[in-house]
Amino acid sequence: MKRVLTIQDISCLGKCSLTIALPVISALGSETVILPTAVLSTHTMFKNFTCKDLSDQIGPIAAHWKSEGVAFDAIYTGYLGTIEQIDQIKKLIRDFKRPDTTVIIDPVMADNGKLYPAFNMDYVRKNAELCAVADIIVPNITEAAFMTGMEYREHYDESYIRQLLAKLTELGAGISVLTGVSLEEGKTGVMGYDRKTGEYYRYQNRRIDASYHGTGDLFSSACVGEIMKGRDWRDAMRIAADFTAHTIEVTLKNPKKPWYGVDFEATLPDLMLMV
Ligand code: PXL
Repeated sequence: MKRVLTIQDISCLGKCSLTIALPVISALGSETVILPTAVLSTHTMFKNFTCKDLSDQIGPIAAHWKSEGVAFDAIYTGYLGTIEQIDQIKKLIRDFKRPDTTVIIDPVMADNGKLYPAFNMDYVRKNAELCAVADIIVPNITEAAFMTGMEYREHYDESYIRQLLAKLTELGAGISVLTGVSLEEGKTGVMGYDRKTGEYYRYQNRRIDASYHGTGDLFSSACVGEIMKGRDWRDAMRIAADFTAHTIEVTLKNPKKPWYGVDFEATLPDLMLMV
């Protein structure tokens, strides 16, 4: 069985980060080891959330794993807390990355043209550095624009996306995938570029006019799980995009849907059957 280490916060209530990564990657058949970077009462779209930074636990936990001889087939990072923490995580990746370990970085920090609360341009630069050690990065357009210094555009064409991908590739990752890319009317999806082969991959599925918190984490977690199943990155992206769209559609049909996240619990069985 593959073993994935995922490093992100625990938002106790909120259906995002670790409370999505753990069930999704496990459901796809990989052992999921977690490294919580902080414990929050909720995600940061709630008011008055509490937050306990766990940076001082990262070193001792990693040291214990080393002494136990633990190794990982993938290391996947999501929402992190602070600049110092990103340095710690870069070191952890250096310490645990073997030639066959896939490093997947989702530089979670912004959406819809804006940084999330508590982040600034120093944090953006640090995330760009973290992306340099990745095999695969999966930013959204906002995050990519911040990290590359390119203008954020709400309306764009494929040449803007290709330019963003070229700039992202300069950051150093092997494969760069942009999420939330709409290239056709009524559609949305992903577009990626593989530095090694020079190939682009573009996938568009139906666009659902609803924006939900945690859907980026759902997409990334499904990608990680699918890649660990041995899928080619392009198939993993396609399945993850279809799964995310399907989950939003199912959520919209729930009259009692929570405002803060999607009903992925209802769609996990479908993910396991997707090809
Ligand atoms: O879904 C991304 C995410 C993860 N964790 C926390 C967040 C967010 C987005 O706002 O606040 C704590």
